[in-house]
Amino acid sequence: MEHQNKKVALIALRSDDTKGISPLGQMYLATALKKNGFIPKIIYKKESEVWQIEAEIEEFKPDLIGMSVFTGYLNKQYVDLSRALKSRGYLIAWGNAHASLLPRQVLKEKFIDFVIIGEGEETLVELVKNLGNVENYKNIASLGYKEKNGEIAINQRRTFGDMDEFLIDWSLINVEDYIVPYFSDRYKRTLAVVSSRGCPFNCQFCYNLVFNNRRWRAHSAEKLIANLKPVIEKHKIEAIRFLDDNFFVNKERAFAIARGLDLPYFADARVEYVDEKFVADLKETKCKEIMFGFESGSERILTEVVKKGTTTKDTIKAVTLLNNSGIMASGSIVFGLPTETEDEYKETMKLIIKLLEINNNLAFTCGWFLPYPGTGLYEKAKELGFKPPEKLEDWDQFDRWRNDYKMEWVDWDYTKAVKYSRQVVHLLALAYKRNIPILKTILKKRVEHLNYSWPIDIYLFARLRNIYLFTGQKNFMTRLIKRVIVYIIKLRQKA
Ligand code: B12
Ligand code: SF4
Repeated sequence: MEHQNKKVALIALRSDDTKGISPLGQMYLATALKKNGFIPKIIYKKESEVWQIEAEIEEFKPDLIGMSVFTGYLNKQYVDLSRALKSRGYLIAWGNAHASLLPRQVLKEKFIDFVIIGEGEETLVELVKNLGNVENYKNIASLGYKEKNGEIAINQRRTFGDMDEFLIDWSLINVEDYIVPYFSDRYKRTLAVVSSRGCPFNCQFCYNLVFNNRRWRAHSAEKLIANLKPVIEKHKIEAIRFLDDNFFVNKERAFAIARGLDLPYFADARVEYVDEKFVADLKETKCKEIMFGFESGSERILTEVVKKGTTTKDTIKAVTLLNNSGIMASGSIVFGLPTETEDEYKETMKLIIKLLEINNNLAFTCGWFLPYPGTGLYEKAKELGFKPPEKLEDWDQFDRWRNDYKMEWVDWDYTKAVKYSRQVVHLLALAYKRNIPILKTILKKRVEHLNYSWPIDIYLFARLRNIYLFTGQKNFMTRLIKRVIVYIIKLRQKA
């Protein structure tokens, strides 16, 4: 085959503080490329290692470089890297959620040649086969490119492929690099996988609305189990983390996979899925943690704004049923949704306390609303004064965890709430888990009166919590303080 030696570098970046979860997108793409006779190389780097990439690329000399870009944090690094590699004469393609949601803005940049919209296996293979034959690009569904005269062209989307045709070839990568600890490091050898893509629901902030057109597709249980079993055995995997958007759309299939793999596992679910039978099935299949989208404590926000299709009653029921089940529940909270009022923010904080009172083994991921292009709430945010960045690198500011995050779509003074909410929620969870009454009382008062002034308690406890959690700390004093805290907690538990 004429195209056989073409080489493709697949680059993905992550922040320094995230564990090296498998770069699954790159692994699926590399598998498709290899099956078609091409030579893929995955380059997966931490933010602080980006400087190493140019040398690796110069050594590999790919015919095409693919970048995998999400909305927000790290966008500037991708822009700088693409610019630098383009100046060395390489062809650059952007894929993944952000590129798919904003293909025109991406292609306006001189240093980006192609955008691949949505799932990438088939499009990338067709592109590599046709590299350089500009007249053929118009026939490649889901491709964005520049015509000979420089005009931007975006082709129609393709229909979704059969996921079983895409199964990962694990021999392609050094699996050991992607085995990470999870669940408070209890499972040291955890492997992340996806069993399905997309989600049929209609949450108005979710990238799925555009990226997957609300279409859910999945690996069959038998094929996925057969694909993973040898990897699990060879690498002595202790637990599995499912990164599916919605693992339990077909519960029978999901539990068949969990049963077949027969390992402790972690997955996402919607709160209304939880009933007695669901909890019993989770237990029977060794589920250790289930992650939900709680989103908000306001019924108006859930129903009218997000169109989540769940209520706070469903959330409370799910958390209640999971209490004492041995399965940890965690939930994502989105503050600052367009039109959210101060009272609705407070309702969310109060729901968090209520949930902790029911089940003290809960964890929360809290962040402020991030307007993903193309979603319903992106349009709503624009109506309310949000001006989307015109330049690609300016999306970088959209980091929903920044302490100085700005939101034109919210009409109350949220400055202190942005600064302290995450810490307060983390501390509340700690106060309930470890039963620290004084911390509970102070924080509850703060939440009730929405008072974040003089945050000395928040500051102090947050420092202590960080020290307590910082297991890899080498410093003697820090280790000592950590030991003292653990000792006090143990004494309290004995008492
Ligand atoms: C694991 C994960 C992470 C991991 C890293 C993942 C990695 N290395 O790829 C960590 C924890 C580091 C992470 C961080 C963040 N994440 Co994240 N993450 C996920 C998660 C749960 C799974 C990703 C995955 O493996 N999917 C499975 C694979 C097979 O699909 P895929 O990655 O989409 O890849 C396919 C296509 O996108 C496409 N493709 C992807 N890359 C490329 C590149 C080229 C060249 C081509 C041709 C095609 C292509 O082809 C692939 C195969 O079909 C997704 C949700 C989800 N279920 O997808 C969120 C998700 C991707 N993350 C998201 C976000 C926003 C972030 C953060 C920005 C969080 C934040 N601060 O707000 C950070 C930013 C990190 C960064 N690198 O920029 C959003 C993206 C939405 C958006 N509009 O961009 C998602 C969709 C979550 C959500 N529901 O909102 N994340
Ligand atoms: S249920 Fe989750 S994955 Fe599905 S649309 Fe809603 S937020 Fe997105």
